[in-house]
This record gives sequence, C-alpha cells and structure tokens, in this order.
Amino acid sequence: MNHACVGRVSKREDVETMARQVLAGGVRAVARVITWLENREPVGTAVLKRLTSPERPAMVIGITGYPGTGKSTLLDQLIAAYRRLGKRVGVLAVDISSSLTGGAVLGDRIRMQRHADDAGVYIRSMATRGQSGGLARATRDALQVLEAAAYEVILIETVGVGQSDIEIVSVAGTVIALVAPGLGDDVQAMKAGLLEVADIVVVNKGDREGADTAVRDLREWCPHVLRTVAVKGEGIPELIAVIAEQQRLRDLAHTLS
Ligand SMILES: Nc1nc2c(ncn2[C@@H]2O[C@H](COP(=O)(O)OP(=O)(O)O)[C@@H](O)[C@H]2O)c(=O)[nH]1
Ligand SMILES: [Mg+2]
Repeated sequence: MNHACVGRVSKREDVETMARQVLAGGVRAVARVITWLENREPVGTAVLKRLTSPERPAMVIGITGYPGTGKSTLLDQLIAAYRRLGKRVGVLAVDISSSLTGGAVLGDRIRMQRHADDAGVYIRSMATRGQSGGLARATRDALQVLEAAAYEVILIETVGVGQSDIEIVSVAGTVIALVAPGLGDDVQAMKAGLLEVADIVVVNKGDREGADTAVRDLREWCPHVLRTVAVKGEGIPELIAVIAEQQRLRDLAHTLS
C-alpha cells in the first residue's frame, strides 16, 4: 500500500469535512483551521479555498490604541452590546508585541471571561509568529474563516500602534482608535499614523481628568470623536450607533461607486 497516497486521501477528506464544519459554524473546526493558517500549513489554505462568503458580509470592527487605554474593557462591552442585539460575535485579539505588553493577553482573557460559556461568542488570541507581516496575513485569513462561519460582528483588537497594527486594522470596515486622557505625547504620536486610518476616535476613561481637553483637541482631527467610560459601560450605545451609521455610509458609497 502506498502510504503517501493514503495520506493524501485522508487529507482531502479532512479538508472537505473541515470546510463543511466551518461553514456550519462549528467552533472546533474554526479553531483548528485558524491554527493551521497561523502555522502556514497547506491544509489550512486548502480549507480556506473551499470557504464561501456569507450572503450578508460581517461587520468588521478594528480597535487599536496603546496598552492600558482600555481596549479589552471596551471590547467586552461591545461583545455584550452586540449579543443583546442577537448577533454572533467573533473576536481576534492580536498581540504583536507580547514581550512589551507582558500579560496583556492573559488579562484580556480574564476580562472577557464572562462570555466564555456563550456559544454565540468566539474569542481567539493571535500570537506572534516571528515577523508581524506573517501575523497580519494570519489575521486576515482568520477573519475569512470567522466570516464563513457566519459570525456577524467581528472585532479585531491590536496592541500597540506600529505599522503592522495599521495593516491589520485596515481590513476592518470600521477602525476605532482608542486613547485615554493623560497620554498627551501618545496622542501627538498617534496623529501621524493611527488617526489617519481611524474612522472613529474614542476617548476612553472619560471619568478621568483631561478627557474633555482630549475630546476637544481630537475633534480638530477626526469628525467622529466619542467619550466612553468602558468600565461602567458609559457611551457604549452611542458608539454602537456611530459604528452603524459609519458602516451604512460606507456601504452606500460602495454601492454608488
Ligand atoms: N478609570 C477608568 N479605568 C478604565 C476604563 N476602562 C478601562 N479601565 C481600566 O484600565 C486598565 C486597562 O484596561 P484594558 O482594557 O486591559 O486596556 P488595554 O490594554 O487597552 O486592553 C484596566 O485596569 C481597566 O479596568 C475607564 O473607562 N475608566
Ligand atoms: Mg487588551
């Protein structure tokens, strides 16, 4: 018996079964395929080729900003809000610089733990694989898998504000840049890069001194500046509304072009 051939046949069955399970929204298949894609295994790419896009495209929201600004806390609130609207939510937490941010991902896990038993929520950490370019590609692939699995809202959180963050969040229909008061220099630095790709700027920690000044300052740069207190859920309904409006206008522009 030719083992190589047997191997190939079972792989092909794997590919078809996996693709079917992903399209049926199977969480275990989703997780496995994303791992294959992260590791650049050809079987992952083969599954990806068999995936079809859903009739209604997912709403993809990128959230970026410096560590500690409250991205994960905000994300947790957004998950809860979209779940109340009956949406299936997928989350890709991309940690580009785990060595810089220490236990950021672990902290995120704990913060979002309350959604762990919810079958309508899938949370995935995308870890560093050498260069950030590979991570950007793996994230795009994972996004495609989640879309095929019919997650209606997909949230991508990136840590830091490097070029690779911009590359990653740029695949999102809506990009949210998060800032917190008291990070004056960071806000200046962000103006050069992140604010250019941001559709919405959120000044989180609105309960802190300096939030008003930050909002006023940023309004000169970006038309959509909102203030939130993520720990208390303040400003979340307003943010959801602005995201919906921004996506609506984008889709309209897309239809007209
Ligand atoms: N005072 C205040 N603290 C907040 C707010 N949002 C988040 N935090 C806290 O800021 C810290 C960092 O939040 P986290 O969501 O992990 O930030 P991330 O690194 O950007 O993901 C945590 O201790 C949060 O509890 C807020 O609106 N106000
Ligand atoms: Mg975080």
